[in-house]
Amino acid sequence: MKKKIALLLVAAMTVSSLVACGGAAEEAPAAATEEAPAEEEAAPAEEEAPAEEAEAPAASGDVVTVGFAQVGHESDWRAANTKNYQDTFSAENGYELSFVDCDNDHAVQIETVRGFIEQELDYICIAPIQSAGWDTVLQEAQDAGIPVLIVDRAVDADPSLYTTALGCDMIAEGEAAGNWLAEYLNGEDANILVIEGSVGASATLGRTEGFNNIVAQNSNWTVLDSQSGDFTQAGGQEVMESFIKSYSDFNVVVCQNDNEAYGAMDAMDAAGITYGVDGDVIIISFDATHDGLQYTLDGKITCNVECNPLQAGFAEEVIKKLEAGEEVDAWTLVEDEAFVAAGIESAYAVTMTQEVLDGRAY
Ligand code: GZL
Ligand code: ZN
Repeated sequence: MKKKIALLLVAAMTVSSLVACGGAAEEAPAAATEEAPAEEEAAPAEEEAPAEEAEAPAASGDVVTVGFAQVGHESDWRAANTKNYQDTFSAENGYELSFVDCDNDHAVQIETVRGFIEQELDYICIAPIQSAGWDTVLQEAQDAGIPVLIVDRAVDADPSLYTTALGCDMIAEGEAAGNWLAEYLNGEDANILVIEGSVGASATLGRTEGFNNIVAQNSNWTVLDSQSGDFTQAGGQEVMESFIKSYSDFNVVVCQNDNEAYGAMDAMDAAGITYGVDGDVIIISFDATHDGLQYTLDGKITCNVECNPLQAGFAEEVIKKLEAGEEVDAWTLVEDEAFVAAGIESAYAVTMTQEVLDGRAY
């Protein structure tokens, strides 16, 4: 309701400026123009909200409707990310969140976004299950004047088709893992097995690319095999079981998230293969969730590269700015770091201690 009336009012108010500025493409994000009359009827000019501060929507008494097409519920990381969005875009904060768990199904995610467009929501957040296949529906959202935030993972689409993107630097995460491994091996050979994340996900593509950048710098490293465990514990166990049947000379297992690492540990336990700081196999993991860092503190996982799931605050900042008619950055990097098992000193990672674990927010 709010959006339709606002659009009509804004259409009347801005038609001259749109014509004056030429193509709509280089106009400020659609929401910036639709947002001007915050209330149902246009507020008299002198009552306009002061542009300099982006107040929470609740303060203006206007509910902001946000759609979130979430990847699924495949990992502990995802659960923390989902809770963070639900806590941030709450009714008491002035939002109406339409949350859809797309269960790792790209077709479902596309239709979910179409549903948000039909509902004429104010904003759409997408954590893309896969990078490919987004141009058409992003164009539909843009044609409908709904700002789209690409969150957590990336899409292979023209950036002009969405308002902003935010998330971790997955390539840097992969390189951090490789750089730490080179430091830790100190010239020793490496026969590496990789349990990749979900096929086509930018987290998978980036971590694989980044780690392989470092593999290329170490001629005595061999990646024996690399298969998708779909970011799940069951997937990690399944892939590790098949690896164990095919390979006997590996000394490094790279798991592209903690849940896959738990599955890989189960498989190695069952096969009597030792891992960790006192074992035969080095496990590198990603996500640095609480349980993942507990295993890192205990020396079972030797290196764990963080990807911070608490990203909803960055999305809310973008929405507040758009609500205030302000420009927003095209990209917001969510910082992260790496952790290593207790007792290991590293230039690339934080050494785990109990207080480091106790100080974590997720
Ligand atoms: C990373 C995120 C990945 C996590 C996995 O930003 O997209 O998806 O690493 C999750 O745990 O499934
Ligand atoms: Zn991430």
